[in-house]
Amino acid sequence: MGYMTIDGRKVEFTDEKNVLSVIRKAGISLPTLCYHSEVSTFGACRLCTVEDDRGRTFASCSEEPRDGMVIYTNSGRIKKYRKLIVELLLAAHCRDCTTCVKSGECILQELAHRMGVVDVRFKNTREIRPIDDSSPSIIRDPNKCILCGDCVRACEEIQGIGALGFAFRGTDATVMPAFNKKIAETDCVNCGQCRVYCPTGAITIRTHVDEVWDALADPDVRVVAQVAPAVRVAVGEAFGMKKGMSVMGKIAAVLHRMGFDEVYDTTFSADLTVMEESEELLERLRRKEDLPLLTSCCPAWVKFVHDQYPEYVHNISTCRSPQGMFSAVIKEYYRDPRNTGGKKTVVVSIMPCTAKKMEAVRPNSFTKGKQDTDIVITTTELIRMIRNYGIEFSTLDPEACDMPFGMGSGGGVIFGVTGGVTEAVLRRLTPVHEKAALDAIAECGVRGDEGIKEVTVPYEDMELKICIVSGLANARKVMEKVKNGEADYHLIEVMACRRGCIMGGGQPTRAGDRTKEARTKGLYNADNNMILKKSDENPLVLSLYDGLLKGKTHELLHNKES
Ligand code: HC1
Ligand code: SF4
Repeated sequence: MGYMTIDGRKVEFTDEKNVLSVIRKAGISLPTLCYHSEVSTFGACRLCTVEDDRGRTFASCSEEPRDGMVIYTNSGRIKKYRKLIVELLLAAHCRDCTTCVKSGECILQELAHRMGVVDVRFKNTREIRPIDDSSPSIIRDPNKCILCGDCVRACEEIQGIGALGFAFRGTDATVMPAFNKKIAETDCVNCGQCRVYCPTGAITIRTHVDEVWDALADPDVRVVAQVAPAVRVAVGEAFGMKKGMSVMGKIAAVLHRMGFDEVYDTTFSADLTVMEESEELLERLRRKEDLPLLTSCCPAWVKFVHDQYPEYVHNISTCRSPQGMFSAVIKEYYRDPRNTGGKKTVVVSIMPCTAKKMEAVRPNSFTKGKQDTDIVITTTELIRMIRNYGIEFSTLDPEACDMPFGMGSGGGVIFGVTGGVTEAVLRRLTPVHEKAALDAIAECGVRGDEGIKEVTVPYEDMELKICIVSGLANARKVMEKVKNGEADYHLIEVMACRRGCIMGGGQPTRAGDRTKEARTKGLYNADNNMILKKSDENPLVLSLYDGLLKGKTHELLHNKES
């Protein structure tokens, strides 16, 4: 603890790890392009440079706070320096801003405005590099890369993958996969975290919005939407609403207005997943085989196991993800000629996740050899569609989902946050539904944003040992322990993105700690507001087992061997 003087004002610091954090705490929003508190400090962009009382300039992200420091954040010299940095970055950057998908959200563009850069005096001498569109989930445009290294550190440090790295030196320096491979040829798991960290349009979501508009415009097509749990707590923030507020009713309303024939909530099929996965866990416990059971709803994690721990592929739950289950059920319902009305059905899945685009085209999740989920768009793409249409989202009256699959439980809603799948499974396994019992489950250690949580809960005559993980670098730590016999779990829940789907690779970017907390709280609040908490008490799910699913549970709800 100590004090420093920032622009003439005395400011106290406590445990801030660098001068930049103290400056920001003092209410001065110093610009940065390469600083993120969750990855290591790189100090490459130099935009956070400040000056001290001896005229020394230094990057504030890379300097520890010291008692008695005197800092100037906006001296004339610093201002000119910062503006020059932005100008130089723009000089080596593609400047098709008006047509860039990141326009309006690009941090470089924002800084150019903020620094008053209205002219770039230098010529772009970098050669045009090819765009990598090999991935089903993301597009990499090296011409928009500013070499901040944010994607490299996110992929390496948070996801433990290292699909991207720096190559060459000086003016030839570039970020690319090793050996100049295409991103789809690497161990990339499609999580989109590189896109979340990228400040410019160098890594963006592979968009499928046009396909949705085409389907909506086709009178011979019935367009059915399913909306993932985490989407509802991220859309509102794009329209000036309170961060983390659950806006599922408005999403249903806006989709109806756009022309979707039916709108469903993926929480319904999250309930189905809970039913199937709980059964599978109990069955493996009985057999004492293929334990720990590894959850299968996160496609990036599933690919990670296939690529990095192939010897554990048999441990992955055979359950399709809620996305996969829902699409299969919808397609099955409309396979019956009495329901089709002569129309073709197109299922549009609206997800917080870029990897869901890959999951949809994974053949082992098809039914009768056909893709069930026709189009996946992310939350960010939904927001673009709403803006494109011109509907005033914040003033829309909420609407309910449709029948016959329009209801989910609170257990399904909390899937979108790390620990939610486990909590929903534990709710399913408890024979009672009294509030006290459900509160005890919530407090047993399943909640909280730590990357690795261990819980032990009594079940009948045994103790269930469960590990809950978010972030694939954390998953690697846990899998290494399992592999080395240092850990012994019955169930491991993994979501590839830190904190779970609320921070998925398709969510609106630039979410600070307050937004992350608000999205988490938003999902728990949505759960609090639901009458049904347990997946096994969802009447629509129960009637499905007696009807459409009869004799088809495995075909529609489980993946084939891959
Ligand atoms: Fe998720 Fe899931 S919770 S994977 O994070 O199991 O994407 O929200 O839809 O499928 O339900 C994502 C979220 C989502 C699935 C569910
Ligand atoms: Fe790495 Fe995920 Fe980006 Fe692939 S999508 S490069 S795994 S951060």
